[in-house]
Amino acid sequence: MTDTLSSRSAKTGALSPRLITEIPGPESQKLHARRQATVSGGVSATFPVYAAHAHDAIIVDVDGNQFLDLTGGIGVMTIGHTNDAVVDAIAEQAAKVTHTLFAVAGYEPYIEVCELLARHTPGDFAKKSVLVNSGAEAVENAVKIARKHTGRTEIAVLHHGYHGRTNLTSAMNYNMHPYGTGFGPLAGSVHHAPNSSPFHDGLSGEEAAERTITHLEKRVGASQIACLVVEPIQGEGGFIVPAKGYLPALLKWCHDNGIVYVSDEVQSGMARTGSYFASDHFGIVPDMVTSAKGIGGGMPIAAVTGRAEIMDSSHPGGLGGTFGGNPVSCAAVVAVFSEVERLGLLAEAKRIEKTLMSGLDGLKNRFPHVADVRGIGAMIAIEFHDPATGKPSADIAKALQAYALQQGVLILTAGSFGNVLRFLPSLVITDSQLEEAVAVMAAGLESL
Ligand code: PLZ
Repeated sequence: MTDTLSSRSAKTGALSPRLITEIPGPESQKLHARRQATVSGGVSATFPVYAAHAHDAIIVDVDGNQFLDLTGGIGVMTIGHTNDAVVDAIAEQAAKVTHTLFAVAGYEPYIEVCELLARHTPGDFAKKSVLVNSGAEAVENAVKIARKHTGRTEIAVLHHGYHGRTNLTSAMNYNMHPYGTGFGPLAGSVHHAPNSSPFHDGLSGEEAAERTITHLEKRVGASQIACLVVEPIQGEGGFIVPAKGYLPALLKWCHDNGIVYVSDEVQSGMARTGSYFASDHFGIVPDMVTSAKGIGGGMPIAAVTGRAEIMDSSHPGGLGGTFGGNPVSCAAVVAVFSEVERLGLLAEAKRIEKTLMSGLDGLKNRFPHVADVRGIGAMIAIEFHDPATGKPSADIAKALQAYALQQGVLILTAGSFGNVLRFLPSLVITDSQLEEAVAVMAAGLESL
């Protein structure tokens, strides 16, 4: 099977960006025109290029242009595009059974995924999982389970957080625009508290935790709160790494007050930061972890994993959905876990951190517009400001992103003020590809 699939697969052998038309090329422009006619304008288009195929860290568009992909489809392609073992697992499972609905007739891959999540999420107590379709759905389910478990209604989240686009998760996001504007009424009982952002607030972890906790105690009351939902490293918010001691202090406060601590690892999880889940870097063991993106190697799947007694709070039938834990997606997850081991990708994430940090620190020393370089593993961000005023500069991030596109490098912005560029590459990206990307950033900053 590997042979036939490999011959059909997207391997180009390409390692570098290579543009052969103007960007967007004529075929991408044709697709864009068709899109305008039938795809909702509510779906944004970050890049005007359309993918034909992809392998590892390279995407080839419909005009034959090769792009170096630093986005991984927003942190999904941790394993790399069209990894052979993942492609084979998908094809093999597709030929066996694609759907029964797990609650109607079960199948082994669902159970295997729950076993893998129990093994690799933080904490060595009994754990159980429920599988769903998207990160937002995982967060929704974590909240449902925490409410059922505690008998409480209120939910706490942090400034600069992001949790999804459903009605409840839109209410949990820090940025009202574009996620909530005009879509209300959004779900209630969601309370936003200050986060820890050392570069901006200068607070120690203990000070920042005291600020968060005081806010929640005064504005909500600890005894009202079912769960605190926290990204260990805030993703959309601009790869904000909290100060040391912040997350452990929040976790302790939760446990002292009967609040379920939910670590939203949709973006930071699955080997991205050099450990399976980023909570590990902060020495915390959450009660529940949400995962999605990287676990499926490009297939839609997400999970809530937590302490068995919390996960069993719901009555039968309270959790689920038609497609949750689809067998083909589950087969992909099993293959992703085994490839992460086989390829030693936890170590690769650390290599990527080293290469990117040294390259980007070099830019920080050269260009006063670079305010901060931060992150862990293959989750590294560069933040821009106006050196005269210290104010966030979204213009520079946007201009650099546009410049990089014209050099064949795809990179995403982030941050509540849009002034951050984030590197979310596949863990199979090479050092020379990363160095090439940093060189493009340097040339871009020079030309600005
Ligand atoms: N929690 C921490 O990062 C998704 C959003 C992309 P879904 N982040 C990318 C976009 O513009 O929609 C995310 C996340 C964290 C939850 C989610 C939501 O995951 O799979 O997009 O629903």
